[in-house]
Amino acid sequence: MSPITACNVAVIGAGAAGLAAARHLRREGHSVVVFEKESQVGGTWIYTNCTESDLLGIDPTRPVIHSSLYASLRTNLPREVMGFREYPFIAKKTGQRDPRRFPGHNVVLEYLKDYATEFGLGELIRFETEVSRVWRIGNGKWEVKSRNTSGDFNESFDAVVVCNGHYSEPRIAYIPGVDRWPGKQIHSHNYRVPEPFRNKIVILIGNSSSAVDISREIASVANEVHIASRSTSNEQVANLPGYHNIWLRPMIESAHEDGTIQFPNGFKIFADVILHCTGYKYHFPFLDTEGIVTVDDNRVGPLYKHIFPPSLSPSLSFVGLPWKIIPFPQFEYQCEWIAGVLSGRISLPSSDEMTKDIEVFYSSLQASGFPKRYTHNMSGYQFEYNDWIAIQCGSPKTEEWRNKMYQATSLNRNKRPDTYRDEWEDEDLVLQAYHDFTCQMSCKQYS
Ligand SMILES: Cc1cc2nc3c(=O)[nH]c(=O)nc-3n(C[C@H](O)[C@H](O)[C@H](O)COP(=O)(O)OP(=O)(O)OC[C@H]3O[C@@H](n4cnc5c(N)ncnc54)[C@H](O)[C@@H]3O)c2cc1C
Ligand SMILES: *[C@@H]1O[C@H](CO)[C@@H](O)[C@H](O)[C@H]1NC(C)=O
Ligand SMILES: *[C@@H]1O[C@H](CO)[C@@H](O)[C@H](O)[C@H]1NC(C)=O
Ligand SMILES: *[C@@H]1O[C@H](CO)[C@@H](O)[C@H](O)[C@H]1NC(C)=O
Ligand SMILES: *[C@@H]1O[C@H](CO)[C@@H](O)[C@H](O)[C@H]1NC(C)=O
Ligand SMILES: CC(=O)N[C@H]1CO[C@H](CO)[C@@H](O)[C@@H]1O
Repeated sequence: MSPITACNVAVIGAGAAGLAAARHLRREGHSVVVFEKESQVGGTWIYTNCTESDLLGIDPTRPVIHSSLYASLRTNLPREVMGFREYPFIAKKTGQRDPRRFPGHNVVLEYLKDYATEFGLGELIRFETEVSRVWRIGNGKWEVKSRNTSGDFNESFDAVVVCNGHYSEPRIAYIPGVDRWPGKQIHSHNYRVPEPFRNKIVILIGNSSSAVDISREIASVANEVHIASRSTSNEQVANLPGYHNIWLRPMIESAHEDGTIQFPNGFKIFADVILHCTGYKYHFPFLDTEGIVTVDDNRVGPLYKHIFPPSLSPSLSFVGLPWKIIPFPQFEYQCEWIAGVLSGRISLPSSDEMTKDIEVFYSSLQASGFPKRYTHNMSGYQFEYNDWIAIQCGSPKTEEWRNKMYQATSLNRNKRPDTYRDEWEDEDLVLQAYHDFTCQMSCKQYS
């Protein structure tokens, strides 16, 4: 095994992923600079009441607002499951913080600030510094161009870890005729509060957990909310149980100049607003890999295990691309692996072997009939993936209670979509989690 090497590493972003990267890179002995365009840590969890000038969020010249949070958002995972393994997300006994199991968004931001403080990460972060370009220079190094209030600066690094998040660049549904439809369109990225929808007829497109929450919230002030989704068939059209003014509809067929919206089953309705809850696109406007890493139909690739581009590994890596996962603990696994690989403590397969692995993975997706845009959908195998990384790192695997609690929460969310955050049946798992946390806190000794 080669000797342990300390690298000079640039981390892009100080959200949960960038903080975990900074923590684990430094622990491994690397020098770390974190570039963060905002003035504080937390990324997605920094709520703002501002919206973008283009409410659909598709104008490439618009000033981008990073966060997609809405005012009422509570977590969709219980805090025990959601928190970092190394720093449990326990309700603070002091202060006014929301102690609920599924707390409001502000508590997550406070928690991330606490994490940064606990591990002394603040000194590694350059705030209000946006990375505008990253490219390869000779001798395997990378050049990072950034801008702060004093101007533009170029600096070289041995490695770059990309942690810029992927919930800022809206994806919208294509609707024939919408260009001449006179109503208003907005993407959930720019949804904050229900008030602007008062007395309106709203068509909401999408079927994700935020679509579920936002539709209920808007229905409290709007006249009608129609949830249009590809997963609703023509026959399923119905009033949503418990809501007199929410209807489930199939996907919109077309929009018309007279303000009406046509559905495939012959149903036509006048609408004021279309709200797109249709997700986001991966977007790396600063990254110049000369075409080696691309985003194709929302597949970022080629990447070995969603992290390393074989021909640029290990000096370029991505944290936090998978979705349908528990983010924070997975970031810890990914970052520990990246840190260990960069130091030479852990080795990667050869570039050819990694490429082969990626080809096998892509073929299996194709064989299952999944489009490219599902590449990073890790539904059903996040624990297997994390455990595989844990073995590479010589770290403990996912706690059994966390796995079970994640499953229990998914079942509970399906059973009680409106109340799962306040009613549950996995209290035994909560006790196991806190038992684990207590043991961990009593022998807390970070390296
Ligand atoms: C509406 C919504 C609800 C969610 N609910 C939950 C939940 O309940 N539980 C959960 O665990 N997860 C939830 N998530 C997922 C959430 O995204 C993750 O928890 C986590 O915040 C992702 O962290 P990240 O560091 O990858 O990205 P982000 O938090 O987006 O951080 C990226 C950082 O990079 C910075 N940055 C970007 N580009 C540049 C650049 N060029 N130069 C410098 N800095 C840059 C940004 O300013 C930002 O600070 C939710 C996401 C959304 C959108
Ligand atoms: C938006 O937030 C700012 C400060 O965070 C506050 O001063 C302002 O009143 C808010 N605006 C609205 C419309 O709520
Ligand atoms: C801007 O960045 C440069 C290079 O990193 C640094 O020397 C300078 O102090 C920074 N200026 C401010 C205002 O942060
Ligand atoms: C950074 O490097 C680029 C490419 O070499 C160069 O065009 C640019 O002028 C440099 N910027 C600064 C501030 O040095
Ligand atoms: C994600 O993958 C799972 C399992 O492979 C699949 O059932 C599901 O439909 C996918 N979800 C989305 C939104 O792509
Ligand atoms: C999150 C969510 O609401 N998912 C639903 C999407 O639509 C299918 C089919 O109608 C439901 O089974 C899911 O629960």
